[in-house]
Amino acid sequence: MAEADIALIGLAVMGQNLILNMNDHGFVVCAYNRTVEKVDNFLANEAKGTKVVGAKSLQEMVSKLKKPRRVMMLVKAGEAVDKFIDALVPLLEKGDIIIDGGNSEYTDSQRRCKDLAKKGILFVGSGVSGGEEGARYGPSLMPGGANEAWEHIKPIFQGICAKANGEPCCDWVGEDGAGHYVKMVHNGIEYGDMQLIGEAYHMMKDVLGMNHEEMSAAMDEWNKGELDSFLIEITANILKYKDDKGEYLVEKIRDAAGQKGTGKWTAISALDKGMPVTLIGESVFARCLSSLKSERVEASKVLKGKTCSKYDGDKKEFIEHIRKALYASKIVSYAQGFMLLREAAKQYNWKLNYGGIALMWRGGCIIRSRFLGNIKDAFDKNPGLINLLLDDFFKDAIDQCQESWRKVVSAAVMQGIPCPAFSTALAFYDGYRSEKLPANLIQAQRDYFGAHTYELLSNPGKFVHTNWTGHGGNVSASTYSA
Ligand code: 2AM
Repeated sequence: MAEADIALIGLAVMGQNLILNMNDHGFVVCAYNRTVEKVDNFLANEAKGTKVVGAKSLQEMVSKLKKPRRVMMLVKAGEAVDKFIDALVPLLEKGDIIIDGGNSEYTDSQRRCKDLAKKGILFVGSGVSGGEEGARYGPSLMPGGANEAWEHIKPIFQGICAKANGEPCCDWVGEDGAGHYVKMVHNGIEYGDMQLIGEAYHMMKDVLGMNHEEMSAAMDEWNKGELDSFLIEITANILKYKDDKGEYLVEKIRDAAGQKGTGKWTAISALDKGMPVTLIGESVFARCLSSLKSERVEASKVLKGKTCSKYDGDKKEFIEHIRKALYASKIVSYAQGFMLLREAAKQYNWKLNYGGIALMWRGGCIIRSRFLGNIKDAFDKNPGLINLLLDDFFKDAIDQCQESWRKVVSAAVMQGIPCPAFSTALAFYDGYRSEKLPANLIQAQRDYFGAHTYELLSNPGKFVHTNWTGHGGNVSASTYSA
């Protein structure tokens, strides 16, 4: 009997929790898993007493679905997704919908969407963020793909997702791989936010010599203002957490950061598209540098720097400088993230709703924050906004933080404490607001050694070559690129 509203393949914890969440919202879900015993197990335990039904084969699963059939996968990204798609296609009809909720690369989603469209199947690639807790009680969902699919999945997706001030943190992102692209940029921004908080902690500890209770209290305080966010909240808790010996656990953790790759994908995409997403890039590299732990231990015995002398000014005042430096850097990071989204939209012909994306990230996911509400307001006020930094709210915010930001970066440099994210954000800000940069010299050098030509300020668009040495010739280069 066709009774189920949606099927969900993949009974790892994320899949199980999404099913239970859908069930809570009145949807009948048919559960399936490659290792079929997990279906019975799930029905007998976590899903006991719910309306969830199970299937022992894909055929049985499909036969239990209302039309158009909706099949969502939460399986390991990569080959497993393609395998399930291949097995499902012969069992489905035109107009049926396959949703991939895994951590897939957006280029895979672009390919799958195109291939399935030829067969009349509507493909959706959806970012799902918020971890196990989010999946169970309200994730941030970022669906994109075949536009016609949206009306059929909207009630389920907007029913189960997180809400921010009553509004769903889920909307249609755009065509083919747009959902997974936006999820990727979300993860990149998450890397940036984490690095910024890490640098603030480093400064508090090593410049100001604050203890863990003081640092935790400062973060708690920050969480009541502009920086109100999930990551600041958990950092306050982490900093004061003691292990069973009564010692601060965070100091016992090996300082070598891991990564699963989505931050790196964002940085690669930024390089590919020629967008200066410097803060996410620095954050990925900062993790790489941290993971060279044993090399750093050796180098620390050899390479001299400045011995950190404790700050002798007003401690409270400097904490406020750090807070402002963090806030200004965060504004730059999000401005860069949205620059990347805009460029990708241009390249792939996506009609992205930037305010909608800010709202999707406003609740449910790791980067959720009050700040994203301000970003939504900026795009609501001006949907064509070229850069977040040009919005009045953010322009004023940076004006108010600027002095502190410069003080913190200078102090870090003088004390020999690395702050790659704070300083790259400031360098970007100063570059972006510069009418003139030294790139004229770079153009001259390129023309000097490689006849690459340059434009004159007085005649942009016309490329000319100068015979700088008198013996280099007057012919410009077209293919040689040194
Ligand atoms: P399993 O329980 O049969 O291992 C997360 O790992 C989910 O992805 C699980 O539901 C797992 O199924 C599924 N999965 C992982 N690799 C898979 C593969 N190669 N083919 C099908 N499902 C896979």
